[in-house]
Amino acid sequence: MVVGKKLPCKVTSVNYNLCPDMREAIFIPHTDYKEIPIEEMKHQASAFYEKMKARRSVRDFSDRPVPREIIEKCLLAAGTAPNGANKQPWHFAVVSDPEVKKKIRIEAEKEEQEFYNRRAPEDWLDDLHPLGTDENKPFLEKAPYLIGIFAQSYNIDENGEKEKHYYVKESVGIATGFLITALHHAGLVALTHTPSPMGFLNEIMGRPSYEKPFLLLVVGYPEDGVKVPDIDKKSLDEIASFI
Ligand code: IYR
Repeated sequence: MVVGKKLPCKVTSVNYNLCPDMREAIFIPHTDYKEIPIEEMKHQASAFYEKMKARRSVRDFSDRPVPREIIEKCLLAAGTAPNGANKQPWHFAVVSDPEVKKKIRIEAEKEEQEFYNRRAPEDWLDDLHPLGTDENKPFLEKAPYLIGIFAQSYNIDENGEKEKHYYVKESVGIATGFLITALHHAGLVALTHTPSPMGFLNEIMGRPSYEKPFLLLVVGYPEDGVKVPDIDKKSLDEIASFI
């Protein structure tokens, strides 16, 4: 397909595999799509649901190391997420350095102490009661990886020019879902942790101010004999309607 309209020239854009004065959209055959028979599709859908149902957020991590290569592959999977105008408005800051993890724990626990002892309204604390959370976050030092996920409200390109990003929260949310799924599929566990506010992550992780911390993903193996809250998911009727 050829798009008639001339676009502003930006050679660095990841979106166009083009020479700068011939800005036409290039389409290629989607040879990676292979249709599978309905029976096989039913099996796949159901096997994937079973797999995803077995994912749990855990709060007690082992300190066993995880090869970096596994994390790298899961991040590549996250980077395949659909997103606004293919701007890929995310950054994943992966921390394994014990000193950096310690700094993050100290700052996160400061915020959490405020939250649990002063900021959180009573009904919020009541809602958190079944999860057994509190202001202590030892997992921030114990787990082998902390991944700071940052949402880029815009980007500054190599010429110092501002590049617009679109549907940033939606895009980063989808990529985060892909990452959690990839980690689970690889056999690891993760916890979505949201100390609030988490502006301190920019400073500790060396990220620019136009990147907003989206969440902190704690990644590793669960502690031996780990327990998780006895909670359920909503039924299909409760979460979906067919119109
Ligand atoms: N950020 C706090 C509180 C917290 C909030 C929600 I919503 C949760 O689902 C879980 C925890 C904490 O991490 O303890």
